[in-house]
Amino acid sequence: MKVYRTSNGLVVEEDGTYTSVPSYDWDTLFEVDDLSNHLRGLLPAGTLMTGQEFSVVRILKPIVNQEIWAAGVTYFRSRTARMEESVDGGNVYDRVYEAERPELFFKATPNRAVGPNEEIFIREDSTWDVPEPELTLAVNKQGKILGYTIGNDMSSRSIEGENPLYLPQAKTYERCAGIGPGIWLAEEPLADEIKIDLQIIRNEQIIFQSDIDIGQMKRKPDELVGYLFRECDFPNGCFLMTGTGIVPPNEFTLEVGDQVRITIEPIGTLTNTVAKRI
Ligand code: DO4
Ligand code: MG
Repeated sequence: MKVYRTSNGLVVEEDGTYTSVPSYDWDTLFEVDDLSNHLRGLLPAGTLMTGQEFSVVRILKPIVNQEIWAAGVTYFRSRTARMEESVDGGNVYDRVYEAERPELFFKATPNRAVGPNEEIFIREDSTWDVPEPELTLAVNKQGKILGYTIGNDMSSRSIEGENPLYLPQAKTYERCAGIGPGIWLAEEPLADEIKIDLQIIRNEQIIFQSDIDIGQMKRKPDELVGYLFRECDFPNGCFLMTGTGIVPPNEFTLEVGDQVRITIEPIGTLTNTVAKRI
């Protein structure tokens, strides 16, 4: 089952059938304990849509009052790339990769996030920028993972590489996070073979493509959520990006006009175009 926030209200997709529930408060999804049952209970009062009708509906970012947090250095590739970009050798990244406590950081307020097909920004004062395609957990207010979506943790490698204390500026700015399209309510634990695929398209050519299995993530989703909820309450639930395992080669930087396409097969594809604020 998947749930979307759309210009037609909430849309539930199950077994190829789409049902729209127009006046539904999105934040309620993050309050209920058994979301699949809750959504099934809404269906009789909803309106059936064809796949064709759904394809013309505008899918909005799946977030209203949720904070977005992120985990870092959860894949070996992220640890290594960050050590390479650091002017001082980046020993902190190696230490956090090995440590018991994960790296967790505040990524974005809902207004700094964008949904499918919206523009995502790189900073004017950055010279080296990359997308970070990340499996993203949708977590309810009780700290239970209610589903999964796709996140793009846009990052300035030049700013973070200069000094790790600049991380908040490398990570958080207007339109720094892509999220969506919908939330997938997995019935079973996630298979290690689920792939995150990243494509970057420039002038209609794929100039970078790579994928990684989520089984390569060093931390488990529940472990990350457990640390996040240790000393923070989330009355409206939250999203937690779980870290990147794909980093383009060091010569690569994003340019205005690039299209970033992230696919995680059971969830869908999140596409955004790169722009600058000014
Ligand atoms: O340590 C800095 C951020 C790491 C990160 O965002 C990632 O590994 O995905
Ligand atoms: Mg990241």
